[in-house]
Amino acid sequence: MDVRGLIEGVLAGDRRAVARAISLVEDGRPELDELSAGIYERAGRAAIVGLTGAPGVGKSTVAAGLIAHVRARDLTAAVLAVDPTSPLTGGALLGDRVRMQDHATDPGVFIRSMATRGHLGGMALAAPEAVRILDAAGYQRIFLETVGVGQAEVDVAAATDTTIVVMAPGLGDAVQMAKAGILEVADIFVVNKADRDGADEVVRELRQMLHLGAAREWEPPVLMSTALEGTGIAELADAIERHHMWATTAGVLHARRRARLLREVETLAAERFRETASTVLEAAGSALAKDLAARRVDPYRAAAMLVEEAARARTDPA
Ligand SMILES: Nc1nc2c(ncn2[C@@H]2O[C@H](COP(=O)(O)OP(=O)(O)OP(=O)(O)O)[C@@H](O)[C@H]2O)c(=O)[nH]1
Ligand SMILES: [Mg+2]
Repeated sequence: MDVRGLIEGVLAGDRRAVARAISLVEDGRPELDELSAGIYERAGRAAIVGLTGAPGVGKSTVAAGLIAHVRARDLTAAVLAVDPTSPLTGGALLGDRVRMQDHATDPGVFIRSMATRGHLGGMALAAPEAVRILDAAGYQRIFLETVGVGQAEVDVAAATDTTIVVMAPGLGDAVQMAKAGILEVADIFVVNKADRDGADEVVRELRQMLHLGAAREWEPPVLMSTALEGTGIAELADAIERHHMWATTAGVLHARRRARLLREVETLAAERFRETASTVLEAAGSALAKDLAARRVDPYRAAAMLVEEAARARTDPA
C-alpha cells in the first residue's frame, strides 16, 4: 500500500484518503506506524468534543445541531461515532448517516462511524488515532460520539477536550452513571428530549448528585434541549465555548492533552509488549509449563524471565 500517498491525501484534506486512513485504524493494520508518523505533527489544532450517553438519548441529533452552529461560524466539523461495547458492529453507521442527512452533502463536514475490528488496544487506542487523522486533515471541530454506559465509554470520553453527557427522561439514570464513573468525566450535562415528561426531574436529580460531589474548579452546567426541534442547542454550543476558554486559560486543556498522550503511549507499549511476550511464551511454552508443573520455577520468576526474554527479542529480532 502507498502509505506516503495516503498521508499526503489526509494532509490535503482529501475525504477518500481520510476515510481509508480511518479504515486502517479500524483494522489495526501494520501501516499505522508510518501513517501515525506522517500525520502527528499536523494534528493538535482541532477542538475535540465528546458526546456520550445511553443508547437513543439523542447524541447524534444533538451533534447534528451543534454542527449547524459550527458551520454558521465558518468552521469545519467532523463526527466520529464509535460503539466501544460491540467491536463487530458497524451498525450505527447507517442510522447516523440518516440522522445527519442535513450535513451529508456539505464538503465542510465529515461523518463516519467506527468499529474496532482489529486494533490491538480496542477503541481506547483506535479513537484517538482516528481523531488525529481528522485533526490533521483540517477539521476544526471534532465530535466523538460514544454509545453505552461503562468503562469503555469513560476511556473514550478521556480522549476529548470537552465531554458532554447526554441524558433523556427514562433512558439511563444518574445513579447508574455515578456508578460507571461518568459523572466525574462530564464537563457539561444536557438533558435532551425536554419535550417529554420527566425532563425536569432528571435535571433535578442530576443537580442533586453533582451537589453531593466535591467542589470543583469547573462546575459542570446542567442544560436542557429538544434537539429534534433545535431548542437548547445554542446554549449548549455556548457552554462548550465557555468550557474550552476556561480549560485553555486555566491550563487544564494543556495538562489533559499531555496526560492522555502519555497514557496512550503507555497502553500502546503495553499492547506491543503483550504481543512479543506471547510469541516468546509460545516458543518457550512447553519447557516453561514443565518447569512450572514440576515446581522448579514459580509463576513470579517465570514472569520475570518472560519480561527479560521479550525485551531481548524486541531489541534483537534476529
Ligand atoms: N421527542 C424527542 N425525540 C428526540 C429528540 N432528540 C432526538 N430524538 C429522537 O430520539 C431518537 C434517537 O436519537 P439519536 O440522535 O439517534 O440518539 P443517539 O443517542 O445518537 O442514539 P444511538 O447512537 O443509537 O445511541 C431518534 O428517533 C430521534 O429522532 C428530542 O429532543 N425529542
Ligand atoms: Mg447516535
